[in-house]
Amino acid sequence: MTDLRNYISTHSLGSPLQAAAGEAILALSDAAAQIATLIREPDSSADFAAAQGSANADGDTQKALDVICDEIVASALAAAGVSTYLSEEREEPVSMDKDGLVIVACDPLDGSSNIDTNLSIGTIFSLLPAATGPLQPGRNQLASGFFVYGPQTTLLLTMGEGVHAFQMDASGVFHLLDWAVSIPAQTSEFAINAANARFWHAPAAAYVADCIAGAEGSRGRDFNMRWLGSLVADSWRIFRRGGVFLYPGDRRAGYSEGRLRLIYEAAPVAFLVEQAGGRATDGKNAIMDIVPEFLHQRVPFMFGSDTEMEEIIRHHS
Ligand code: AFP
Repeated sequence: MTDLRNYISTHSLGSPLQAAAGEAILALSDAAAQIATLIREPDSSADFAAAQGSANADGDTQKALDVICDEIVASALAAAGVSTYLSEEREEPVSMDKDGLVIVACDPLDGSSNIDTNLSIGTIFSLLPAATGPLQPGRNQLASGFFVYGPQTTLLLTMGEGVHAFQMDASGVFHLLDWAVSIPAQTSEFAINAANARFWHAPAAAYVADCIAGAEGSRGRDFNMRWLGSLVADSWRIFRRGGVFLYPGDRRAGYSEGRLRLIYEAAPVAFLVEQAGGRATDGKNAIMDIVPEFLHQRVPFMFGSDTEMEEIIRHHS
């Protein structure tokens, strides 16, 4: 059975840049194995969900585990010769190896509001060429992926040649799954936080209303809704059985551009989505084409099954 190291060795041939990307991915998998153990077997004295009393660059209250995971990832990347580390948990870029070829952008622990509810959470990462600096469009990504710490610890990875899925064994080795990853084009399942309905702008409100109208409405069929409050968990489900995810901008203060960050959440997921035959947009532009203006920039984020995404884009046109 192929493991991640075998996979990397056959997919990062040719250029020093690809080899550097491969080393960074292996370092991230080592960090993920440590994080998975922390989450699965928390030290009895650890209150990981306890607020650190600090806030990250976006003002989110930092939980102990957020900070611990950020430190685990940073240590692993520093040892792998990465040029620069961009983290949700750090205000500024962290310079590492001045001769490094790859920038790694990361949400070390996505879904941390679920830490003490035993829901799946994860680590999201994006690899960019160091030569072009931190503010690059997602189209420049060398690789991206996310780990899910759930009933299984898994990895979804793209290096630009499709998407592959891995599952971690008890010793922390990630093994390639026999799954030709492709997002089904059709779906009748949408993911959105419906508690925010009164704040939505017309396009999202109209799309969701049509789904809720179901067979009696213009769509002529019933829909189902899921919302896990964990991007990686909702994403894994969408890759598995199709679906669409919506976190649009809304009328709440601070949410005009939605909640998710472009560089280390939306762009890496969008790369995977496009590689798996889906679409990812802010309503008008492909996420992968958006050039970030600053590190912690938020972006309205809608992605998933190609045919259903056409309906969402139609509402936004
Ligand atoms: P946390 O990391 O603060 O839990 O945020 C998770 C997240 O960024 C993403 O994983 C979820 O899809 C989204 O926020 C949930 O947002 P709401 O709590 O506003 O529904």
